[in-house]
Amino acid sequence: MTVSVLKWGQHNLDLEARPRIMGIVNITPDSFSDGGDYFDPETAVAHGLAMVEEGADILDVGGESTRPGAEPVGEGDEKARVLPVIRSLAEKVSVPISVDTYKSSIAAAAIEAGASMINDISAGRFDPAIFDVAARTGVPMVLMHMRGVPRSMQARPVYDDLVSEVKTFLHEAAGRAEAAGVAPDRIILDPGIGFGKTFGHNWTLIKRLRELVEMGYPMLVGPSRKAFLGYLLGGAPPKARDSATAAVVALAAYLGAHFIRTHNVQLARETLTVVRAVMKADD
Ligand code: PMM
Repeated sequence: MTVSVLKWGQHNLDLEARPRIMGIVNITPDSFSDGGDYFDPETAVAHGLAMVEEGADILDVGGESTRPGAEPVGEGDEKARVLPVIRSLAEKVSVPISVDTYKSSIAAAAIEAGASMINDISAGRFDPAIFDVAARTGVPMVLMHMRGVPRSMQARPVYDDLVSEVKTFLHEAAGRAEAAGVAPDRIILDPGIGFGKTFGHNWTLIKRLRELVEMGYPMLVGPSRKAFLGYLLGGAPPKARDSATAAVVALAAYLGAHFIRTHNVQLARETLTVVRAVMKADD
């Protein structure tokens, strides 16, 4: 199975022409890169609208930080953060809105409020009923690889064979989703850059991305401003990691990624335009 167009409801994403850009809307006080910047709903909505103007193909709205060591957020708080923003954005934009949650109740409420995609960093491990929500509503679902849980995932992650373990995990997650009734052509996979990985693991997953793409499902990659880039640049803070992010985005796109999750949409769009020029160039 190779999915070249993702079509559902009134949405139609051509995955062949270029990777699709997912702009991040974090309504959290504590995300590593932009925590607190868009905590106010009106600011979050304005940020989402600005990203659509810049060329975002999808907006990913999240209300719980998943940075290493982060504490979980209660269901009530998460709903209060994401639902008003999703409702308002859904009225104003035509691009699909994704909800970044691993909770089935949040996913269901978000879809009710106008979201049309689920981004689950736990790949259904934390709340398997989320598969039923995806199956019942027919929305696409991102299944991401993570070792353990965010609070402890960075405590000495060790793999015998990183790429094959990530592939097996994603393969099994897709199998569970399909067994619960999620259509195979609604599943998107993600190696989970920074989730239960050393910096070296992140570089290996990017270098060998093609092997993951060869699994046949659309592949999403989220390197944006992550710690491995800051470390490589000698301690650059998150907002000074955009050019490094662009380099990884270019490589990921060249190696076959279908979706790029990013904080800086304008930069991703320009980067992908360059990659496209290379890929279309005469031999
Ligand atoms: N990274 C973060 C949050 N959600 N979802 C997916 N599918 N892939 C990712 O790599 C990912 C994610 C953490 O980054 P943020 O705190 O800047 O949103």
